[in-house]
Amino acid sequence: GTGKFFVGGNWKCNGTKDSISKLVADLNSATLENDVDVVVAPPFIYIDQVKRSLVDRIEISAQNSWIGKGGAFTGEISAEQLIDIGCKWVIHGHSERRHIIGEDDQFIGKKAAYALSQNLKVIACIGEKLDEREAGKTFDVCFQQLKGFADNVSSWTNIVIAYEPVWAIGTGKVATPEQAQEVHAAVRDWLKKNVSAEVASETRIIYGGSVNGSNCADLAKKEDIDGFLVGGASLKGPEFAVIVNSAT
Ligand code: G2H
Repeated sequence: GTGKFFVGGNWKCNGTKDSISKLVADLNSATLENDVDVVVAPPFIYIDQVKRSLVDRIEISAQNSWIGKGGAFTGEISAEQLIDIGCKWVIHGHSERRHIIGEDDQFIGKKAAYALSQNLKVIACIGEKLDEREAGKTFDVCFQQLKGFADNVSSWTNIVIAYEPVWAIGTGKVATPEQAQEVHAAVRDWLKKNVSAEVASETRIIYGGSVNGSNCADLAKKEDIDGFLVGGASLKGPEFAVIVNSAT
């Protein structure tokens, strides 16, 4: 693996004040290995609640941010506001935003670049759909999505790449360790050829898509899997802790 193991919990559009206060209590009492970066991404409206109640050892991510400085953009949240409220990270390029909301590679790349300019760190997601995998286009799709980030960002220091095959997301159909490793190695090779050898060796590439307490250990053993982005299983504190601790 590369750098410190990284585990993010993407809560998506889930939770209530009550369920989140229970989840935070479970996370606060969990034993988390020291040598892992741990981040959770609550829905925007609960970030303040989580920031006030969660142990500082776990950092907070937003699930989205606006493409530029705040202003007359109804319904949006700016990177400046996220910094103001204590967020350290933001997710961009998640397949649910690409394929349900319709965000494209360049829009996503620009949003990531603006977030980085305001000192947010970025979890940059990529991944192919089932028909693309079956048509042998997995690498092409992932590389095109990577290019959307590379065209817009000037530094990769504060980026973690999340490979999330769309067919594995929320379906219970996790990629095999070999399937994930194959793409992670290809992503690293693309970074080497298109960005730099240094960025290729230093950027963490994490896997997402139906990761749970039972399948995480085998995935974590793979050379190029540097952590996880966890959806459904991150809503259960004890199971999330198992995933956080899976590399050790
Ligand atoms: C992939 C993942 C978290 P899940 O979207 O980003 O979700 O673990 O529920 O497949």
